[in-house]
Order: sequence, then structure tokens, then C-alpha cells
Amino acid sequence: MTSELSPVDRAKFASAARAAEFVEDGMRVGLGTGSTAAWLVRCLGDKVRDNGLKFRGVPTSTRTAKLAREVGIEVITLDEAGWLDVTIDGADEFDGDLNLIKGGGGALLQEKIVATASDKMVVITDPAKSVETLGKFPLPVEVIPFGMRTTKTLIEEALGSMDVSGRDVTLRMDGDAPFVTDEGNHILDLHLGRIGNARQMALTLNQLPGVVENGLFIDICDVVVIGHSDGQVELR
Ligand code: ABF
Repeated sequence: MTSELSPVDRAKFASAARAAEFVEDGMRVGLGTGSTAAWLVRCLGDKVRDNGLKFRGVPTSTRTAKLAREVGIEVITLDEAGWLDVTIDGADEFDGDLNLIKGGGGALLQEKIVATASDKMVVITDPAKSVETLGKFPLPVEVIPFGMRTTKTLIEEALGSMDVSGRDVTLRMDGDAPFVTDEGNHILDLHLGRIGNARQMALTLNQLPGVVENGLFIDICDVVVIGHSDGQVELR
């Protein structure tokens, strides 16, 4: 089946298939969002159907919840689960310390809540997302719709004193209208080029009124599973 896939999808599939091995009978598992996470959900669905794997999944978006149900995974909420054994999710960038930028898919808020409520967070990815310094990928920041322009100005002012190489902030659109997250919020994308101090950036952004959460995942990820298009997988 994988021979029909593009090289990028073969890499994503390889990573997802390896990460699916972290899931064992009886576990409560956070299920990420995005195309790599979708491969994971399909792999786990196959294991439920073919191997009788029994686990409960907590999806991080309505998209993932729909797919998980379709492939036969028992879906529960985070509050029903209480705490999770493992969360497996994609990312937009990861650095040598396993810090991440996430949220390109617009689900960063649920993704961060779920990942933080897990004993282990596993990121599934392809090699193209490895960076020395985070920031080439625009940093998503979820903001509430009320006073969104003011929040944007506050962010721009805060960026003035930060160690970054770009400072453009754009509102993410979905056609002609602002993109709306599962929580009814919007996303501002921060085009920073290079984030000199990601920890400080994450703290600074979350202190601004109107900001709900930012896409920097600092000290949350435990393992990165990097899939390659030839089927090889490396763990970091
Ligand atoms: C989610 O999906 C994200 O946090 C990240 O933005 C995105 C990665 O998508 P893909 O796997 O499609 O590259 O995991």
C-alpha cells in the first residue's frame, strides 16, 4: 500500500506506524490532529480491527474525533479519561531539545491541553520539520474574537523587545472569513523567522489579555519519531 504514496506520505506513514507501537491494551491515548496524526489514527484503527487492541482515545479536534470513530476507536473526552498514558501528535517544527511549534492545523489549544495531561508525549514527523532554531514556521497564537485587533497590537508591541528576526503578525483566514477554531477563537500567525528565546516568547505571549494559547510546546514532548520515505524510522 505504501508504494502508492508520495515520498512525504510514506515518511509520515512510517512514523505513525512506529508510534502506534506505543499504544497498549487498556491505555488512554491522546490522538493528535493533522495529516501525520491521521495516519496514526488509521494505523490504530487497523490494530483495533485486526489485532483486537483495546484502548480509549481522546481526540484533539472534531476532525480527529470523526476519523477515530470511523475507524472503530472508542472515543472519550479528556475529562472522562482524567489523565492519559500517552499522546501521539504531529508538529510543524521540532528542535534539538524536542521543543516544538504546533498549530498549523489550527488545533493547538486542545493539543496542548491533551499533551500536558499525558505521562508521555510522542511526536510523529518527517525529517523536513527538524530545525536548529524554532521560528521559520509561523508561530500560531489562538486569540479570542473580542478585541482581536487590540490583542494583535499588544502582540506586536511585545515582539518589539524580543529576540526574533521578523515581526509580521497576520490573521489566519478561511476563504474570506477569519479561521475559527474548535473553541470559536481565531488564530494570529507570527512570522518571526527565528525565535531566540522560545521559553520567554511562550510566557510573554500567554500573559497578554486576549491570548488563549500559543503554539510553542516547551518541555512537553518526550520522544520524536522521524519517519523517512524509504520506511526507516529514527527515535530521538
Ligand atoms: C498538528 O498538525 C499540528 O499541531 C501541526 O500544526 C500539524 C502538523 O500537520 P501535518 O502532520 O499535516 O504536517 O499536529
